[in-house]
Amino acid sequence: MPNLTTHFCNATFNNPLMNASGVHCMTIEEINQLAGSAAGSFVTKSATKAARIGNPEPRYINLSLGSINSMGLPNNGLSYYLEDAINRQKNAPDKAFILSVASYEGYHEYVENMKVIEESEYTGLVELNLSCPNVPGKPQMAYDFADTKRLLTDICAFYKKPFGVKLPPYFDLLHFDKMAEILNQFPIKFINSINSIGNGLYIDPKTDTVVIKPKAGFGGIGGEYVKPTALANVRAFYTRLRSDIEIIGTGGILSGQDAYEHLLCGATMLQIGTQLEKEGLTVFTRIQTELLKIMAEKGYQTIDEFRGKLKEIN
Ligand code: YRO
Repeated sequence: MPNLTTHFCNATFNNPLMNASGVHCMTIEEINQLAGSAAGSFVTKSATKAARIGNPEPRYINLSLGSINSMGLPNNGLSYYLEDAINRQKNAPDKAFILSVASYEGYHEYVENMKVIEESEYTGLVELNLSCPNVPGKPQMAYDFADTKRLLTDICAFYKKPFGVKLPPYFDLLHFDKMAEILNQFPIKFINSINSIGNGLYIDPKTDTVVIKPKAGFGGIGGEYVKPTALANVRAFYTRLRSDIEIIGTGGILSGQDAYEHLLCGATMLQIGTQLEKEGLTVFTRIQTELLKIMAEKGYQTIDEFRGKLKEIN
């Protein structure tokens, strides 16, 4: 029987599956449920300096092929997640997890939030969500290459703990080249690809109406819709980043086969957003069972035997 043991950022996990940030990780109660589930690890909701209520509802809708959301970063504030993270680290030092950090006020809040973490007792993994507002008139941080480089330069000048970046999808090979070239200049430990595909629009055919209230119905797309884009981003960065930068594959994981494909592209950890929202915590046992079956059929004992080994046509 194969096993799913995974090594990521100097920690060991029973399996590579996690929630994707935003799903089932807003409160300590939800985080406790993830920590007690069959998931190998978990990530917290992206935290801003101040707590936020987020956008008016409806702001998340499940669709037959995925989901659309414009949550507007509802969260309990950085100190809430940071204090909880410090407690977890003390009580269960062997159970590594990821603290997600965002910004709502723009560039300087990113820097300030990372300063707060650097000066805290927390020594675990941090994921910097680069899909946040930069300054008015500019796109989200990760779509502004010069400002991403400046931000990472500013943060790495003082931040000495292990961290990685959550990336939006890119759709142009030159953008993969450019972002990888920037990321390779910094001591980041991992990337997480992909965040939702931004600003999609879903229309209810019966009512000719959008399905979420914020932003005139525009929202981030997740689920089955995004798998090819997610796989392309994982593969593109796997083939371009320094070999010591590990990859979290997120996007369109509904089955063991989807998980297997992300691993083939080079992912080490795997995050599940929309399907966790739809199915609940039992998604983790189901996908583990399905992945183990595929590995057994192909004769693999461990994930390391096939990670990154996607074949091309000669
Ligand atoms: O609306 C959200 O809180 C949200 N939804 C996503 O699919 N991805 C995200 O990164 C976030 C938080 C960041 C932002 C989109 C509100 C700027």
